[in-house]
Amino acid sequence: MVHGRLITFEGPEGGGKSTQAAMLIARLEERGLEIIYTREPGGTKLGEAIRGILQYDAAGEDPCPESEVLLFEASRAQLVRKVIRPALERGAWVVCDRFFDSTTAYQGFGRGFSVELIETINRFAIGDTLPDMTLLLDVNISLGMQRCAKRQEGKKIKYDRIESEALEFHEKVRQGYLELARRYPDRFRKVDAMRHPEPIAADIWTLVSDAFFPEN
Ligand code: T5A
Repeated sequence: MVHGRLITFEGPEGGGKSTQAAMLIARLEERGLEIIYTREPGGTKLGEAIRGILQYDAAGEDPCPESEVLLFEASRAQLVRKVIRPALERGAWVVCDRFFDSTTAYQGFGRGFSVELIETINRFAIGDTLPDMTLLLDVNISLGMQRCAKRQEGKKIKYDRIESEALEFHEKVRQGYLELARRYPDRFRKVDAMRHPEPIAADIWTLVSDAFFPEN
């Protein structure tokens, strides 16, 4: 059966996931592959509506922490079934900007929900659709937040709802990701994202090509 690959980008705020995803996609497209880029929360009509609720309180009230978990998972369940699985089944490669590890890092390690509970709910949302590789763009919190603030220069909103959390929260998220990378070494690849974009992209390409195009 034809089957594509699923590569996910993860990490704390301002790690450069979107920047690096675009650079990786350009290189994969040069190989003639069909690439689908998507993101979480979002990537479907339902998911994008949920994104508005989660990031900018589009429902007019703050979701409680339990609702927050379930909204991320609802967006994910829809994305997996409407976009990711159909793409993989026709042989396309999917590059996803955040996936279920974000819920483990942010809502588990960050908010303090049991990581085992979050992993159980993650499994319900994704079924057997696991990433072939997860690239963890590791950045220290002050640098990551500086990058986010710079990106928003001149805009009305500086930080969204989750970016506005205390630095201690973001530090727990970063440490949570590092712990996940230790727990799941077969899937995770940690990349030092505290450099210029080009050397980061070069390292990512080495990791991806070694794993998926070993003949080159
Ligand atoms: N969330 C998400 C949860 O809490 N639980 C979940 O389950 C999920 C799925 C999503 C938010 O939701 C949370 C996490 C997030 O808070 P989002 O808007 O999708 O929010 O934001 P993020 O995914 O967090 O994306 P970031 O805002 O952190 O940005 P990226 O994609 O990491 O970084 P990027 O590429 O946009 O770059 C940011 C800025 O830095 C510059 C870029 O030009 C840009 O201006 N930059 C660099 N500058 C210097 N050196 C480099 N190497 C640079 N790389 C990029």
